[in-house]
Amino acid sequence: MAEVEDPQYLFKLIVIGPGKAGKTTFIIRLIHDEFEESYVPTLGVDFSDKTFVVDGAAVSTQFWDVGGQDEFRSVVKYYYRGAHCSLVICDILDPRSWEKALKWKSDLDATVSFSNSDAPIPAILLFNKCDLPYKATDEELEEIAKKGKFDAWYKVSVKDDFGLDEAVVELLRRTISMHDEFNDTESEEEDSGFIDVTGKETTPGGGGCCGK
Ligand SMILES: Nc1nc2c(ncn2[C@@H]2O[C@H](COP(=O)(O)OP(=O)(O)OP(=O)(O)O)[C@@H](O)[C@H]2O)c(=O)[nH]1
Ligand SMILES: [Mg+2]
Repeated sequence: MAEVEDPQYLFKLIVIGPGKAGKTTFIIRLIHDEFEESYVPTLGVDFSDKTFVVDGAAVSTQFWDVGGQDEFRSVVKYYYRGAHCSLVICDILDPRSWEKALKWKSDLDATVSFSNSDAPIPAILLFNKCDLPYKATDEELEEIAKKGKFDAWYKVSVKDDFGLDEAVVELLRRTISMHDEFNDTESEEEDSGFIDVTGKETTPGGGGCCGK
């Protein structure tokens, strides 16, 4: 994906899901095109940003990388305020991770809606680590995604770098469409709890990543 200045859209994208699923690694891959082998649990939330071009529109995206350890689940909801869209990442090898992803998604829908409307924010479910041998069938994965009322789902691998860009573009495309539909304004964005990360290094050591 190309990168540009002067974005037409400014979105807060929260990346959530169970611990060790690959959220921080996902973000590192998107931003630095590197694969981080080691696991350092994200404590709380890390921020990074990147501008994408989606259908000719520049979209500045602020990633909120939320620590997925069970003890954080109840406390991180505060950070959801003003979110425009979400990626929920789980581990394709572990059905318990899928179930946890559903809990993260239901917390999300109970906490935030799009631009103060009744509509849930666009959310895509990613089954990561597809480079490893897995038993899950597409039917099972589809069932989980349906259960969680996700807008779409992808099989991805942060390690092998497949599926990530497609998933992010699809999510941003849906978010642009909702933004335009709801006529979201700059002032609403200013009030949405953005953190100024301009000029700051993006923060590995806390955030993760992977498509169908
Ligand atoms: N084989 C494989 N390993 C991966 C992949 N993506 C991430 N990992 C590994 O999974 C481990 C956990 O990744 P993280 O990105 O730190 O997990 P996280 O979801 O941010 O975890 P928390 O911060 O605790 O919520 C790391 O050792 C990564 O190298 C992948 O696509 N394939
Ligand atoms: Mg992390």
